[in-house]
Amino acid sequence: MFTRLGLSLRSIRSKWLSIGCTLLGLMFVLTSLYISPVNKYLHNLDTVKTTTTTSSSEPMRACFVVLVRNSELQGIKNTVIQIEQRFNKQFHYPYVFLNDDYFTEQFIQEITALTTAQVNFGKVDQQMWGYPSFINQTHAALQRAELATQGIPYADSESYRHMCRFQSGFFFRHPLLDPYDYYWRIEPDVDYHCDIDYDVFRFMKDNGKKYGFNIAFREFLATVPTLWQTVLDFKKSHPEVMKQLPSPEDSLWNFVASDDGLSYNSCHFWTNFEIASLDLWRSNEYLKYFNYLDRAGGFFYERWGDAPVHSIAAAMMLKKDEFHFFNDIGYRHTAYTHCPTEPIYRDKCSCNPADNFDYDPGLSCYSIFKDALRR
Ligand SMILES: Nc1nc2c(ncn2[C@@H]2O[C@H](COP(=O)(O)OP(=O)(O)OP(=O)(O)O)[C@@H](O)[C@H]2O)c(=O)[nH]1
Ligand SMILES: [Mg+2]
Repeated sequence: MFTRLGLSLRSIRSKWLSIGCTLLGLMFVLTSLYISPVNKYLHNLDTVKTTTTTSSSEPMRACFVVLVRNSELQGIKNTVIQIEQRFNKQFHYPYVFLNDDYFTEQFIQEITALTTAQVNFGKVDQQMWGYPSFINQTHAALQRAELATQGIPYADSESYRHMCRFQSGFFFRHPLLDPYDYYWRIEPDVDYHCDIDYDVFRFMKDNGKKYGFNIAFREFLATVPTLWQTVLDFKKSHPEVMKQLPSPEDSLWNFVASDDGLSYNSCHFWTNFEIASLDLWRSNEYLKYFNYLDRAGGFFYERWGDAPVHSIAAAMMLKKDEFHFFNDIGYRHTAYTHCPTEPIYRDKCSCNPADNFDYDPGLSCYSIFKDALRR
């Protein structure tokens, strides 16, 4: 009986062994099938590796942030509907809406109806939007009139200048942003062309990314004639800040510098789309930089945009591998589109790859970004 029992135990054991081996083999085949297409693109800058480690299951402290006027309700509804459909119906990240005026009941109701995510609406106070005491408003008005003669967009707009100063130095300090570590900036009347089926904020965190963009553009130099010199002066007068920052070789300094650092090459990341770390802007180094620029007056006497201000700071303060080009987030703002061109995106994106702006010879700075990464 014991022998029979021993025999049948042995045959059961060998049966389990062969089932185990078959399962292991199957797992191996499946894993290599899954991994190989991902690996193929790991080293390709244009194709994102969107797998994230599962290091933490804690919820991400992240939100969408929107500065917008009541009059832009239809335009921002159009954007939010696309964001929900393409990404957020799966992830439910909250929204923070900011305005220099009170949002109307209609605005609040129509926006809230578009999402099941939490939505907060806030007013920006005078300290973050008005003229600081050190600005000579008469001089600012004369300078606006002068720039307007050159046909530069928003040359004579006061509100545009308040907006750029707010986006450069204050949005991340608004109390409604306090609970968050990362943000995705959105704007009215833009298009999001692709389905995003992974958590971009977790991707940023798990991969040590601090600044994400998808369009790199050239600035009108007439809007920033003294910005570069002001940055150089800041660097000279703040050695304690410079000591904390990566060396020019480790940073993306060459994305913005030309003539051996003597001048600005006009390249910047378009900030109307930004997925970034709030800690970058909340750091002592950035706050000192912003205060220095603010005191110099260029937000009002010239027309310094938040895009060059952010981009020069990020290029100076982050290491190369802390940047991320969101190739997979197809996007249109005004007449310019980033559309991923690789075939793997065709069933996820509605944009036409022929419209992709990345390699526009006159206006795009994407090639300069890639060169700066390599240098
Ligand atoms: N509340 C408020 N929002 C503003 C004001 N000016 C601009 N904004 C918002 O700030 C963001 C940037 O403004 P835009 O006018 O789009 O600036 P831009 O992207 O440089 O210019 P465009 O090429 O015309 O889109 C948008 O989300 C606007 O809705 C303002 O005076 N008040
Ligand atoms: Mg815009």
